[in-house]
Amino acid sequence: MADAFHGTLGRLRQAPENFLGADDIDAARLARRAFMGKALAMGAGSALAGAARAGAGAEGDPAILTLPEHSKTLGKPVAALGYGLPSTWEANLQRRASPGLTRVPQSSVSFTPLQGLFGIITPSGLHFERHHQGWHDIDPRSHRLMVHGLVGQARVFTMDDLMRLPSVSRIHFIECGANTGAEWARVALPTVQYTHGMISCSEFTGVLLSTLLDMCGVDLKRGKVVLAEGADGSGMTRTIALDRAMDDVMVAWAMNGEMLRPENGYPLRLVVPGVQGVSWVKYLRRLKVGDQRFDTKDETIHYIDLMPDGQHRQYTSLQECKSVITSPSGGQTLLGKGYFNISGIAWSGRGKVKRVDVSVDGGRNWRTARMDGVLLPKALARFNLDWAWNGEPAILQSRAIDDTGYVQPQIAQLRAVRGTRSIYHNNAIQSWQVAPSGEVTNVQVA
Ligand SMILES: Nc1nc2c(c(=O)[nH]1)N[C@H]1C(S)=C(S)[C@@H](COP(=O)(O)O)O[C@H]1N2
Ligand SMILES: [Mo]
Repeated sequence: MADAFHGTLGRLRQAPENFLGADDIDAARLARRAFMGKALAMGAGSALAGAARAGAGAEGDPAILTLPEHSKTLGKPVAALGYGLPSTWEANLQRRASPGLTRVPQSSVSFTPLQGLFGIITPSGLHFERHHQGWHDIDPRSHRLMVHGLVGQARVFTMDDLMRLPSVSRIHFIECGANTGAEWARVALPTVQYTHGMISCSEFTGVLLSTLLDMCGVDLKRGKVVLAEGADGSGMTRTIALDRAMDDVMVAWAMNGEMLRPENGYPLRLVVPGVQGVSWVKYLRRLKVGDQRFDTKDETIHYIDLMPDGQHRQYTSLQECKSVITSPSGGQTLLGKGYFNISGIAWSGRGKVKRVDVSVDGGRNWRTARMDGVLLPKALARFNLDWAWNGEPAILQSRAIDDTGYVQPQIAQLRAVRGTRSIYHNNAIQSWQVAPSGEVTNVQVA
């Protein structure tokens, strides 16, 4: 199985210098940490002071004494024209599909390699993809958006019309409702890319939906919902409550400073902060204001939760507070005892993450993690925690709490209410087991 998921680490024990582009960034990071760890084992005091001292001495690493070729030769010329690409050494950091997950590649998923990312922004080329009927690179000149239904004046907008309007840029996460879905019944997948990789976080630019609805004279007395429809063959349609539509929903054309990528909805997509990915309709072509739910196929038979009593829970669109440790995580190997920076991401569809606690003993004891940077509503937050690994078995967990006071549940708590037959909306605490060998695996603790 490990071979099939070649995006993640096996038992890599090479030093970073020997790392001939064959494997991914985590090996380099973990090797670096192992080096820091040796300093700690040498009795250098606190974990961080030890790490700092380890970096100061040249004796341990003769590579610094040899001037490499690239310090003595002319580098490559600037390109007269070009779009930049990542280093060739990072070639293994890729979106990956899960073999056998879907029958056809047009109705499938590719997962974001969370184990190799830093901070909170997902590079656009690594944004996860979920298509119900394949993607298109639509000509923006012929694309149209119609706003109709309970409005004073129905309108059809061209891309030029839309991009002339007052715009906003906001950072938000998008998480597919099915993210972590395979883990409902049992441990199913080996790495964080596959267990949690249907989440990405970007800066989106577009016009607020409230601006468009105001322009069309939306009937706020009779209107209750907005139907959004995409222009691909899947006929993707979702209902959004009008009060949400008038709040922070955007009609976006840009992601991370450039026009949307075709896989992510070029030239226009809906951004519905805090709500599951399926409502973020791509290739957006139609918005209709109605006075009752539309009950489309994508909301009545898909993206619903099968409860233990056999009933289906519908319209559970909000993504509850959740977090996951991305490093160390499943498939990686700690190459030695000592200092590690436990790092991960946390988010809440209800607002801001307030706090993240981390346990290294399977949830018996918790320490509060450091939150990195500004905490934004309905966006990813990055947390870090210093850890000195003593070489003994450990179970790493993170537990996020949002500003409504909601606490991310244990998988057992979630199952007590929701059973094991759900696909969607699994926001349970994730456990990573560290073996004495340093190998990290996906486990579930009671
Ligand atoms: N038009 C259209 N919009 C769509 C979909 C689709 O197949 N077609 N998939 C939805 C689902 S289920 C998800 S999770 C998100 C995924 O967005 P992404 O591909 O940009 O990650 O898009 C949503 N919007
Ligand atoms: Mo989705």
